[in-house]
Amino acid sequence: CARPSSSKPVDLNTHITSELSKLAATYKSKNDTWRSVGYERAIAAIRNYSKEITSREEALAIPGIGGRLADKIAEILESGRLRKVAEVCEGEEAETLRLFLGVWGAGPSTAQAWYLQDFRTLDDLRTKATLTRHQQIGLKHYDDINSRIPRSEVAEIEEHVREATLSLVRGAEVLVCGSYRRGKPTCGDVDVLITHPDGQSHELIFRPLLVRLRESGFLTDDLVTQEDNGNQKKYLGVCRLPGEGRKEVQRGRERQSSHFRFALKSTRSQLSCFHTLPSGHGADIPAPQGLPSGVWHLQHRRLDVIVVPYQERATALMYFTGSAHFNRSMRLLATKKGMSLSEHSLRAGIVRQGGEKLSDGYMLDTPTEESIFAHLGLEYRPPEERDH
Ligand code: DCP
Ligand code: MG
Ligand code: MN
Repeated sequence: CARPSSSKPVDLNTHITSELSKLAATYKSKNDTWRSVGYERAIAAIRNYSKEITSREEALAIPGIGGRLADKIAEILESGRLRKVAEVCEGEEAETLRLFLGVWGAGPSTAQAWYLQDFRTLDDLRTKATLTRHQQIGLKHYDDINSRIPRSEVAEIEEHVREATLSLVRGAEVLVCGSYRRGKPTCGDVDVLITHPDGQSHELIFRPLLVRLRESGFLTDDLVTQEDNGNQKKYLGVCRLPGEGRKEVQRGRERQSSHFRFALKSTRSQLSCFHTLPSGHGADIPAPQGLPSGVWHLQHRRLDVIVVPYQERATALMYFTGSAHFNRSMRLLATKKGMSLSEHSLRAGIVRQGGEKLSDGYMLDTPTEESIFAHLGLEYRPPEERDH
């Protein structure tokens, strides 16, 4: 579904796609890949349809929409909702699975297994479940990891990582990608891409940077350190900003999403988005235990860092900017054109027979994202238009 045009499609059928998205997500959480992928395809097909769907017949005429889906669309058109959503997405099992899927490091199978072991709350997991190291971190920072990060804070984290990087290697380029670069008002995590225009100095950055950020107290938990993705290195962890002198404190968070409707027992779950108070008032609010008060930002954030060679910067930038759905479409389109796109490079002249690659082809020069679109015969799409 990589659309050749750069014009942003107006989604006139969000009342339909939002209902279907609930089904897709719930089936995914139940490990029912077949159904979830089916609904995701239908959602993509509807999003690519440029008009408002007004009848069952019209829905049926869209490629990829069959009779049963057309029935569901007709029900949404008539009543504004889908009974199947209540049936499938509500109730104890679905909601517990959603709660458990918020634990970093837990996928659908784990969530399902916990449910079958009669665990229902995060406290059950804390006290009774056998947790991997990742899941322990995911649980410790459950609320923080599951709350969105305001853009302004992402920018501060970017600046913090940039300063640390530049103090190690002059001239490095540091850029936040992901949903931030796509212009979203809030982000799930911070995705930092680092490279160096001299083509070599990027090799000096990865480990020393992590050591420095860990020693300073900025990085609090390491999840994954992957140094062998070709010439690229990737780090996944948890960080917090220095907060000395900050006037913001957090308290009284409204649950932002019905996904987390269960009352969470941790102290931090009652805390909230930042309120700016007049100076002096911050002292009234007790800091959570174990954090040096007034020194660190209260909220922990998920941080991903990739360090890439300059030659791979554009393909890495495009990959890391996403969205994941956009990346899948672009890769598929490349494959259809006898090319192959990855975070490392764009190759042409690939010969495939069945599933087998007969020729590896040759690498195309991709100095910029624009050049990647051009090689693929597409009009350039800026990051803000890459959600699908
Ligand atoms: N990515 C991908 N396929 C995946 C996961 C990630 O192609 N399975 C790419 C596209 C994503 C980018 O990496 O945009 C960053 O991944 P994130 O999980 O951080 O996703 P976003 O930044 O897009 O969204 P969020 O705000 O949830 O972090
Ligand atoms: Mg992200
Ligand atoms: Mn990320």
